[in-house]
Amino acid sequence: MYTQALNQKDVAPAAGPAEDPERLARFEARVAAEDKIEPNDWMPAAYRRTLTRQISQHAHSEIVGMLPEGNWITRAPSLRRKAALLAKVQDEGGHGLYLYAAAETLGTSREELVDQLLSGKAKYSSIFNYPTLTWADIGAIGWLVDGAAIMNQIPLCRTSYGPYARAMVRICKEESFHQRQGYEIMLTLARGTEAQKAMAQDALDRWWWPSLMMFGPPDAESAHTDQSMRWKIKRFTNDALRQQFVDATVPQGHFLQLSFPDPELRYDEEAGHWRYGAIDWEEFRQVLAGNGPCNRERLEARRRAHAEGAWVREAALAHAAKRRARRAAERQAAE
Ligand code: FAQ
Repeated sequence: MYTQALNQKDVAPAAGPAEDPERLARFEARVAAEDKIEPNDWMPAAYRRTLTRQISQHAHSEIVGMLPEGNWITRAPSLRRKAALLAKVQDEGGHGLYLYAAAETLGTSREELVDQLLSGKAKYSSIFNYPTLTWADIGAIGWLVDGAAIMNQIPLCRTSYGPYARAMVRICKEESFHQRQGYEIMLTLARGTEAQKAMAQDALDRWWWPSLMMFGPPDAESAHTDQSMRWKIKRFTNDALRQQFVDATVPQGHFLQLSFPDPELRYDEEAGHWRYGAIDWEEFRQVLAGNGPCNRERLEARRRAHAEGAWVREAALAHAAKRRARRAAERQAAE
């Protein structure tokens, strides 16, 4: 059902001619042996394509992901909270840049990747199309959204493409700080006044289901999982990571004495897992189709920022050109 709606073939061009079977076999043997594939190594076109797609969508998610929290930097309730939030949002900008750099090693320029985002062709994580209505949303984003991001990204430190795997190591360290600052906000609110507790509960109610959707469609409907698992781009399936996240997060929510907005949530003693109710995949599909609560606002904000930042890019390029010319002149004078 979704595969049709979710696949963007205009971002991922159609498969080219069949690969040379010997090269393909050598490549697959290297992947099976847990060798890292590096930018200058031979790789199948489809491997390059799916990595460019995944890494660039990940980069776009970090950059668009700065917007919902950026909304609260001026309204954080104390200097300490403001400093931590500012640092977190800056980290996200940094993650976007490492990821664009990793994607560029696959041969697509950053300009093209950014164009794909701004033209609405490329996806970014569904979660960033929801609004941040109260301060507790900043706690919920750190706890749940960064918590989900870590669950998905720790295995990516072992992904088969070297530049992506290396970028993920540092990103995951920073995400871990992000998750803790979010949980600490939730803990403070949950132990606060009745109004603060209610604010924390309301944030959990609104962010819980969208956080589960971050892991992507169910395995049976995931277009890329099988191939990405074979190439060790993904190390776990969407459903497996979703379950790990639920198992880790439900006890944390109970410690906060908050309740989850899922009447079917129950512990399955035999399996050792928290079982959850049905996810509203129609909502997910709508968000991916551009009809989430904030899709238009997010893209408009990115387009505006890109246009308003044009002079910075031009100035940086002019400065780099001047430095290059000066160095060349100095080298010539020294010869
Ligand atoms: N939202 O076949 P699959 C963060 C698309 S970073 C939107 O299962 P795949 C940090 C998918 O792209 C969050 N689209 O795809 C932070 C594909 O479409 P396509 C981002 C989604 O790639 C925290 C189609 O559906 N993290 O949060 C979503 O094998 C706080 C079919 O799906 C990453 O990007 C979705 N949720 O698995 C920042 C991690 N799910 O391309 C600020 C790296 C699926 O065919 C504040 N990415 N789609 O048109 C991945 O691990 C994978 O790409 C998945 C999807 C798991 C996201």
